[in-house]
Amino acid sequence: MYMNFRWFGKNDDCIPLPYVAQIPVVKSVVTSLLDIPIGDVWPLERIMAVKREIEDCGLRFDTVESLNVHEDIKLGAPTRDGYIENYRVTLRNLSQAGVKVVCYNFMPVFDYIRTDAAKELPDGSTAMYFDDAILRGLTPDSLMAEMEKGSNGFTLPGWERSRMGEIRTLFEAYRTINEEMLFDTLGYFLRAIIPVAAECDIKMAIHPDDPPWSIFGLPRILTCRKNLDRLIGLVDSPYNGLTLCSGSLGADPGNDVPSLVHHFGKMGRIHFAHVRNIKISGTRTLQETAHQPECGSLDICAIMKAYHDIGFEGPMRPDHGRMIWGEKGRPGYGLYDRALGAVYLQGLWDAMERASC
Ligand code: DNO
Repeated sequence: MYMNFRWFGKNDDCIPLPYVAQIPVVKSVVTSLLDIPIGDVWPLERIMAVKREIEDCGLRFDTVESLNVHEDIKLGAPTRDGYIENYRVTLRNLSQAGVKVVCYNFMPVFDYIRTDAAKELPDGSTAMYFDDAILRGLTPDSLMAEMEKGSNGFTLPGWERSRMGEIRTLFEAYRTINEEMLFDTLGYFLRAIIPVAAECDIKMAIHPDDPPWSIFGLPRILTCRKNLDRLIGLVDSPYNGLTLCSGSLGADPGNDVPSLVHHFGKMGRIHFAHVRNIKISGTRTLQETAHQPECGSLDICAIMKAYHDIGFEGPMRPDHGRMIWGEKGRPGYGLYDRALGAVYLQGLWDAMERASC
């Protein structure tokens, strides 16, 4: 395992890259080119420019997150082949820059969803929160307004204002798409891109749905071991793998995260680890917390032990963090608590390394 940290780029992140480089355990940065419209090619010069910025700070650029999949691909629209071709070109460009892992998702319309971007914890810090009962009383527009209240002026990935205009049309388009159809369009996409990923030596790491159940009636398929097994079986290649996100899958108490790490790790299909804790406080209700097991419902020590047991060698990032010490930043993506998380996770890892030699 080596520690990785998400950074949204100098125009989209308030954290200076040299600060990231000062977190002693962080070796590599995962980023994306968020300003490029979904479905367009990421130009080689732009990729090379961000690579230089990261490497100039002494960090590695080997992982990309949120190379988003155009909705026409998920819907199986006639225009999908053009977007798939663009995706393949982007993979080839990324491989020229030395990228080895690409994290993406296949969630219809939205990326991850919370009902509150800044819910206060007992210690006065704030963190993202989700309550299905609250969501049922909201529309996508009112949810957006709720999230904006606590977002410190930052946009959450997948919740770009520009996308809101198309949301009604998308909801209409998804009315006839069920989970089986979404698996079909995912299979079509994977059959087209995995051979290119293999040629480029880029491991595709799909992110599970967050939270792992249907939202606003939209189908969601990457929710549990059975469905993740099915995804793995869609294209039998080591390049078709997972971002195993503890907080996403762990939101369903039926998903035992350490056992998922063992299961998919032994197959060699975990290519990126997102580690964070959540406190499940009721049915489909979760509060993001600090990483330590005693802060939430997930046993982060057992999860780290599972990664150690499988000899995980890929990138791992402290996923979301709280807002602490008065920091104002993008919800989930401040500097301080994620830095604490990174150091905590690496500390557990180093102790296991020492104990096993
Ligand atoms: C949330 C993230 C997700 C993830 C995308 C990947 O914080 O883990 O937004 O980046 O789903 O496409």
